[in-house]
Amino acid sequence: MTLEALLVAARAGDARATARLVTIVENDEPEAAALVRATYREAGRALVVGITGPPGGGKSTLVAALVGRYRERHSRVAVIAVDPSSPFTGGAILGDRIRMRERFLDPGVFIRSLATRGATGGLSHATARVVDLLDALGHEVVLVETVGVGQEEIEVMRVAGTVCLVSVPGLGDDIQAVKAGIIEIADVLIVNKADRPGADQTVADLRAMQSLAAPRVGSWSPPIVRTTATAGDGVADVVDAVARHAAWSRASGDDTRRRREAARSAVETLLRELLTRRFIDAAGHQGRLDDAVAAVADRSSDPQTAVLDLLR
Ligand SMILES: Nc1nc2c(ncn2[C@@H]2O[C@H](COP(=O)(O)OP(=O)(O)O)[C@@H](O)[C@H]2O)c(=O)[nH]1
Ligand SMILES: [Mg+2]
Repeated sequence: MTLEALLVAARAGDARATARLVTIVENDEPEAAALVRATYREAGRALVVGITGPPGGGKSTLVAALVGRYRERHSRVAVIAVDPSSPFTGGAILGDRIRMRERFLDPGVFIRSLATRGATGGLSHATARVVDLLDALGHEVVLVETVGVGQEEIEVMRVAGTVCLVSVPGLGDDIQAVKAGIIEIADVLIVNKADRPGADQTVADLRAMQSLAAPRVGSWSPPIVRTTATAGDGVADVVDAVARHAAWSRASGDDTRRRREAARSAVETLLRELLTRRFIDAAGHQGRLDDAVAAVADRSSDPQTAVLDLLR
């Protein structure tokens, strides 16, 4: 199938064509640049919601419940599960898939897991390209789930217009510390498993952490929402909080600031990669690069001197 034919089918809601196109941008296949050129301008319309938090916190359960809610008002919803820890279809994602089986049967829902490392610009840029593509293909809501464990996962959340951080009662100090890094980018704080003892304490902990975190740009103060994702309790409140944040973001210009930041990061990353590739591709430069690397490795040169020499 040609790219044009795939695009026509995907825009009409064909899941197989959509999956094929996602693979092209995810793996940066040769047609990726043409595909991005053909679709990028149409993106920027979808509500993009990030869901992050510790493993086992109920993110996937919550995402499935949110999908149900969003489908009541939108014809097409996409879910991207980003799992950098599992390069293959690992246990966790397989589990999610089984749990999301119900949603799979709904042709208005597209579900995909991403685990790409080593793509141009890294995982966060691969995720951004996939989100833009799904947006351009007509998905009105795109939910991005990722485990909040490290810097790369936090970077992934920058694709979202609204970031939801899921916490659960009774977590240890190490997880609290993890949250401290993410709490600064969270727009909505969710205490899931509110059916369990300790939910009040978790809400209090989050309030305390909020007051310790660096003051936020603008006037948005992240609300704390309690959910029991398994029962669907509080899910409507999450939808509400996300809508209020999105409205605030548009009105305050915060969404423009986020878009600029994301665009700058995408352009600068690509520029860096293309300049490096061009330099290496130029006649004889691979050899010079290897020599420079060897010189830096055996300390007969230093990185700064070696790079300046290469550019000379
Ligand atoms: N008691 C309780 N269990 C939940 C709730 N939400 C999710 N779970 C359970 O927690 C486990 C992990 O859920 P999952 O959605 O896979 O978490 P994820 O790793 O964050 O995506 C599953 O067994 C869920 O059924 C909840 O609100 N209350
Ligand atoms: Mg999950």
